Amino acid sequence: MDYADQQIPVFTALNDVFGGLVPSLANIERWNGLAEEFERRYGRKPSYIARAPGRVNLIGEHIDYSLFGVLPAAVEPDILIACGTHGEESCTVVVDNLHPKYDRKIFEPATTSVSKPTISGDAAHTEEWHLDINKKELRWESYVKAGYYGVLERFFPAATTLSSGANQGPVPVDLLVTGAVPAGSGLSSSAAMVVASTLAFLAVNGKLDPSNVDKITKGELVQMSMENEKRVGVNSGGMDQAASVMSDPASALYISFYPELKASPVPLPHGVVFVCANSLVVSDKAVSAKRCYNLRVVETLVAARVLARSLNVPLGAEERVTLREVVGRSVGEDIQGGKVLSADALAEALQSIAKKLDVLRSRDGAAVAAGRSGVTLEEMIEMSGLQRDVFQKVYLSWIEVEATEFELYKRTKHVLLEALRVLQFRQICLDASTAADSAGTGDMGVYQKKLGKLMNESQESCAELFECSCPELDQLTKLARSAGAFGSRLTGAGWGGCTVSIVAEDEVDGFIAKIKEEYPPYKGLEDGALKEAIFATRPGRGACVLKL
Ligand code: NG1
Repeated sequence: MDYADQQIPVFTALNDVFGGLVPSLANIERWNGLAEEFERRYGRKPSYIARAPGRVNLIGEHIDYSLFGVLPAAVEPDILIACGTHGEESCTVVVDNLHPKYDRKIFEPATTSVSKPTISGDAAHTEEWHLDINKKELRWESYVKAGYYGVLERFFPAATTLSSGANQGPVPVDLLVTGAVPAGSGLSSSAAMVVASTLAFLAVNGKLDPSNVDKITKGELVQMSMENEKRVGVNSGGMDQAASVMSDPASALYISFYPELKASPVPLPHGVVFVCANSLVVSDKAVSAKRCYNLRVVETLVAARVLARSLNVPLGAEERVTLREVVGRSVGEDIQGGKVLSADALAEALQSIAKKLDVLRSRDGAAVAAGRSGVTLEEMIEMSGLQRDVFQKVYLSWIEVEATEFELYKRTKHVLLEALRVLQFRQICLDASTAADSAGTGDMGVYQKKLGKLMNESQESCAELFECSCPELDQLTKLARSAGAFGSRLTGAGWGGCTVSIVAEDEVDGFIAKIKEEYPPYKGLEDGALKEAIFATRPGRGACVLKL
């Protein structure tokens, strides 16, 4: 069974959360401490604790929203949310955080009447849930509200809930959050928050009970969390939510999004460890979205249309096609007819199309002479072959971006070659596993080096073509290589946050010590902060709920 079809695990004992093993003292204290603090603050024991881990992306950056496969793994740091209901009639949510910098928030979902045009031209009025999410500022409770939205919409459609009376509606909820995934670090604290919050609202409303027939699968939870996270203002691709929900210990995950969400384990070669190191530059993705993340989303989507036209790929008039679809269709992939490209065929197509990207460069003489490849909005509209109003509707009406030039060529070159690197990375891991089965784990060096090389190429491409690195990330990855890593790259959205390095298991302590000494922002950090900033990690397990 694919991970996407599995049920969300609901455990009744803490040992089961840790795979049947006795958890460490620190973990026991953390989980029990959260439940006790909940009782102290709310005067009642919590009914559930929802857990969702952060993730590290080993390779495949900024390609999930073009629907190419990626290769992340869950990390041990996670978000825990204790939750319970209280006796009030209204469906108020009270949310507290163990961290004193986040203050208590209280909110209540409201319904609003929305009018939408129908085919006949008349307006139809529907009731929709409304939870005031502020997209302009990064507010911690926005992620909690975002998690609630999907649960409300899926299980309590506003119109039916209102007409069926309060006892059919969502219950009032108290929540207490504690997070160990550093915010803005590229380890996806935001997805962990949204997944944990979605799970908490599902659990407390009885939607994960064994008796509930309409239980959601891991795949559905991923889809729901993706939609939820978009409400905070970032048009995320799905990798983080999938890794947080579907990871299994001991292996990384190959997540493909096309033609549907699927995840399968990828064994990692013996003798290596991945080390996450935080650059300590906070990347405030929601706030910078219009110049960074969301702009990349638009650039890659428009590039897909321009490329499709040059490759004579048939397109719907207002279709917002992705690069993955264009690559497939250009070599006769037919999803409806059940003809999906194999990994080898996809790799071949990627290699061939990566040589045909000149159509995405600016044709403006002055820009070319100045060595610029970016295009203006006017040029981009012309290249798309769409009327201005249609272009606006398809590419700009649903997302906010700010740019004078759009780098269609550079972004696409990154995406196609990064997608190829993911396929190669996966194949090397599978080859290493086959070799280990037949000849033992004695000589894994050649595989480890090959993986490191791909990670270094990925970093270079992120820095030069996708322009999502920053000086500190460049410095940290360089230091990592000279401290003995086989390879090192930024992980996650970039523009700050963490790096991930592949390091020989027996050299990991020396490696970490060297980076601690040599990366200037680490000087003067206290032990606790340093341990949070740089740590070795192995793939961990995905999200779950503990019923108390
Ligand atoms: P992080 O680093 O968690 O912000 C973001 C997106 C991913 C993916 C990566 C880049 C969200 C929640 N996540 O990750 O989907 O596109 O950037 O590979 O927006």
